[in-house]
Amino acid sequence: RKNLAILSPQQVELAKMLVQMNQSHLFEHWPEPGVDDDEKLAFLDQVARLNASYPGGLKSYIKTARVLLADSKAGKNPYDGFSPSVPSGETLTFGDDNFVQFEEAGVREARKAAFVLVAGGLGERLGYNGIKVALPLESTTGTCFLQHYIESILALQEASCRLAQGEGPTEIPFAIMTSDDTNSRTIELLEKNDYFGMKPTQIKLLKQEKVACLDDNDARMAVDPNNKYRIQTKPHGHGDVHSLLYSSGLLKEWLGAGRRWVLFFQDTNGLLFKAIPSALGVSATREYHVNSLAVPRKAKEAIGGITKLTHKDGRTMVINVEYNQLDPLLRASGYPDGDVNSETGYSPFPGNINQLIFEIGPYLEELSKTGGAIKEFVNPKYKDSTKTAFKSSTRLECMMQDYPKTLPPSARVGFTVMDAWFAYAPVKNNPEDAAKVPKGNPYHSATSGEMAIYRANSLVLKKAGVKIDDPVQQVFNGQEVDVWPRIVWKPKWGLTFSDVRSKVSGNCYITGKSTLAIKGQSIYLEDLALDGALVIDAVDGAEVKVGGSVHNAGWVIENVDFKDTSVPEEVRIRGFKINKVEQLDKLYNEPGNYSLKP
Ligand code: UGB
Repeated sequence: RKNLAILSPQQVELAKMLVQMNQSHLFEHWPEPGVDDDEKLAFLDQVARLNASYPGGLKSYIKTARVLLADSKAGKNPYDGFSPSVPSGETLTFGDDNFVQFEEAGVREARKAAFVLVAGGLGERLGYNGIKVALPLESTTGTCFLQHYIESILALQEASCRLAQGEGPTEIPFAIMTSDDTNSRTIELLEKNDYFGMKPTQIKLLKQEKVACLDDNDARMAVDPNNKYRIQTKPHGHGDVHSLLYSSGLLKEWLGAGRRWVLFFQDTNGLLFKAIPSALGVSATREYHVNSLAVPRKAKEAIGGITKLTHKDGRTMVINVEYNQLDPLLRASGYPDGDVNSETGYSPFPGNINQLIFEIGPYLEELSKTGGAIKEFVNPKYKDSTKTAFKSSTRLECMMQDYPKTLPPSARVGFTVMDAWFAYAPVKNNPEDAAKVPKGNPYHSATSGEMAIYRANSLVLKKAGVKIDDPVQQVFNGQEVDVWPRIVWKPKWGLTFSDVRSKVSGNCYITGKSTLAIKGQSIYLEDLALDGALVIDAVDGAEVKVGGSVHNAGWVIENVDFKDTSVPEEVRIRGFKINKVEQLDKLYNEPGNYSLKP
């Protein structure tokens, strides 16, 4: 009480609010005034932060939590009254005329886009000790996810501005949502690498705060087990991105600068940018307010299902139903077998890959009403069937793909289905769990993520007319995968299928043991026969024709055991390393025209 004299009126208000909201237990164990006063003030600072970072403040958090906890205790189904059916969306086939047209429309539109990467999660399923965006997406060049994303955005920016010939905005902004778990390491990675070639001012970091943990059904906040003067906190989920974009003023700034689209994406999908141009083209052509990218989904795969939900009262929405809820929803509504594959070998519900494209105008209008708050959920683990006590504290969570849940029926919500081979290869599962994935389902591991890059690039080149050997099957960390030649290129070389097609001619052939790394923009493959490793780089302004026969011992893939701790973690989680035995390595560092014909 004596210390109240030194508190600000806001601190007093917050403390009173806690008492009113039945949170006095947070102070009950405090010693008398004069003891640990600094800690007590730090506690109030934390309360102020928790209050400021949640739309509507802590009072609103506690009230929502009570409602959701009561619903959970009563076993209320969040989908009560809704019945699921399979929605229809735009389906794209890589490389056909329709796809190429959408790609072109998307590239044209890209200069009016802004990108948002959600990278606040630590990836508990992967169990990797670093931040996931620092992981190499392939070990041929060692390029990490963040570098690849930035180079892809820059390539898109350059291509879009070229098409638009000086009209409209030029720099594509890039926002990254981090959390206390990832923020400093993300900054470090960017600084250490000169922002991977992007202007530092083009990148904005938005840090999400954690939310208070709850100990019981009355939403009494949990005292941190490690510090009795702190409230225990946990991540609130990727849904925070909406309130952060709104409260930071970024969305408003983007709209004011003539931007039309915001594209959200996740931390580890090395294929994503092969799908971006065409998907953005779909958004622009179909005038979708919301466009979710989806891939054919194997039943029980840990990705949400895009579902049409029809309410008894006639309302309908097309929305992601999260993977743990799809099976019970289906069983409860006339699909007795639940989440199972149809005769196509896939679930009839397309899989959400959480790549979302929103039109900024309607999005900002909606957030102005909600402040960015989106529907939350709670997932308490109860001690017993009375559902009165929890095994450990819980908290509210939210997901970015739930944004359309509060939209009016007039909103234009669509989705675009693409084949996973060129759109989706996340790195989420650790080797042990990946090895247990049922045969035929994707592993979503570092091993499969890297192999998917080689497969996609091989298939794209094949479509562009290059002859490529069939893959061989190999087992790494207990996972059987197809190993294609290790073909990689910088985004500026082959951003779209048309770009790739324009850079390949004549009779080209790449054998299965080969490695091809293309680093420069104006490199043209003409009657190239490659059997070995070729690494080729050229500065902007240098145009190189590559042909003839390249033959050497090449780069060899060698098995590594994930338990072998003498090997760096980012290598052993993929189960192999690359032994660079012999290669032809060429760099053209002066502008001009060149021909390489070994
Ligand atoms: N993330 C944050 O930025 N903050 C957080 O608090 C939590 C996560 P996960 P999840 O495409 O494969 C999602 O953990 O949530 C970032 C979809 O919900 O990798 O299990 C994190 O850094 C699901 O419908 O995925 O599942 C990462 O970039 C399906 O689409 C991203 O959020 C699935 O992804 C996703 O976090 C998928």
